[in-house]
Amino acid sequence: DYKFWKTQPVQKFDETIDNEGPIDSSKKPEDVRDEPYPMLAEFEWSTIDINDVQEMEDVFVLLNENYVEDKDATFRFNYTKEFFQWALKPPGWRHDWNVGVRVKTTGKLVAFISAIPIHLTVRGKDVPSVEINFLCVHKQLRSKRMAPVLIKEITRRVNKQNIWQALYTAGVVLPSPVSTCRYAHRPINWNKLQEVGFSDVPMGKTAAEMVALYTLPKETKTQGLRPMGLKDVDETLALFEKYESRFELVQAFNKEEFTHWFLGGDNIPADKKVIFSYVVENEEGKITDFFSFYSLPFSVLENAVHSELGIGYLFYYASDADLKFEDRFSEDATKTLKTRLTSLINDAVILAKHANMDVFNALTSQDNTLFLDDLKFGPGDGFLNFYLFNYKAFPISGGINEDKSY
Ligand code: YNC
Ligand code: MG
Repeated sequence: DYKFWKTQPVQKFDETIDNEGPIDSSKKPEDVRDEPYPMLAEFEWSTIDINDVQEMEDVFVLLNENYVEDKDATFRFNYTKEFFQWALKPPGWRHDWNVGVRVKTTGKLVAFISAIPIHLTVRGKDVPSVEINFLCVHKQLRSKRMAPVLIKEITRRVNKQNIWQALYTAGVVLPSPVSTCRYAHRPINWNKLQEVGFSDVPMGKTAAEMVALYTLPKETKTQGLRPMGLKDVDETLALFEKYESRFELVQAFNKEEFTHWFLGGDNIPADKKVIFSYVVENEEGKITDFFSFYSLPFSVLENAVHSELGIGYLFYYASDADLKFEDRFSEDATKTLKTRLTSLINDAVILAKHANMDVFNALTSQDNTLFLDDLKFGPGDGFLNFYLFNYKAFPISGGINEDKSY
């Protein structure tokens, strides 16, 4: 019955909305309490210094042993230190937004929650926000109502900086999603996926047929495709902004943020690389397309042969393919875009294979449903709900409701 969530400024289930905007806009930073919320007696708050190797290690161990698992507990996200450096340190990140809880007597880290600053644009309106992520409570401390305290404490620390809205995603259903997307998976290394139990041979098929079905061309085929570099940032960002104006809920990036999210950690070793970004440069030297994906492997739990699964996640992309049309949403524009995106994202999957990834994941968000079927993505078990904190919004389209096959 959502005892905690009932008390929070979030949209209720089936609430009718007449106007989009903040739910409670009455508070100022000085109205917000100065002291941290009380914590259970044996524990204490501990701001995590993510620049400190040992403290980062503590977060890494907590999440690797206690974070999100699939429903059969065969896989768990295997976050790397490099991933955290990318995900937790965008421009404007703050030390005190990495909130830990430790056992007083031993110092063991048993819970964590983080916030990073983001700029949301909701149907053209700028909404300065944070994104909340990595909420985790140690398995042995579950169901003790620690999560609500973590959420209230991160809210307090964010509110102190005069930010009142947040975006967060979760597999669980809470009041109330603004959009729900489904995960889709495109097998790359089908044999391995089958060996770890991620894929099965469907009725009436053989393993060899499945391998053949998912075989990819060795090389990419888009002319002018190359890794994105620093010199491409201005042009790619401009293309990205044009493209994103198609959508109702988008994250806006300034130049510095764009550089971080798409080129971040370019100095890390190839096998630890987190973000992969590519552009297409045409013969006139103009950037016409861009796509990106990130690496977030799974640990394979209790398998004799494999311990890790390489996973690529489709991140942002943009194309000018629909811009030549009078109406970008016309049938012709959509068809042209569909053709272009299908070949671009096929190249993305090939590049993911080159980077040793075993499966390529995408959500049913934005324009993804234009190419998922054609590129042999299959619908997964997982759904992802998108939430806004302290902001009422009409439902955001582009989720699972848009395409009936997902
Ligand atoms: C969840 N994922 O409903 P009610 S996603 C939010 N997000 O409250 P307890 C959640 N709330 O129903 P446990 C949630 N999961 O009574 C549960 N809840 O109102 C709610 N799992 O608390 C739940 N990470 O401490 C209930 O539950 C209350 O011990 C129960 O802890 C929960 O990062 C959890 O899936 C998730 O580590 C920490 O199960 C634990 O079970 C765990 O008794 C594995 O809590 C890892 C996992 C979640 C990943 C994520 C986004 C989090 C968003 C949090 C909300 C942010 C709001 C905005 C704040 C900033 C505002 C500004 C400005
Ligand atoms: Mg608890």
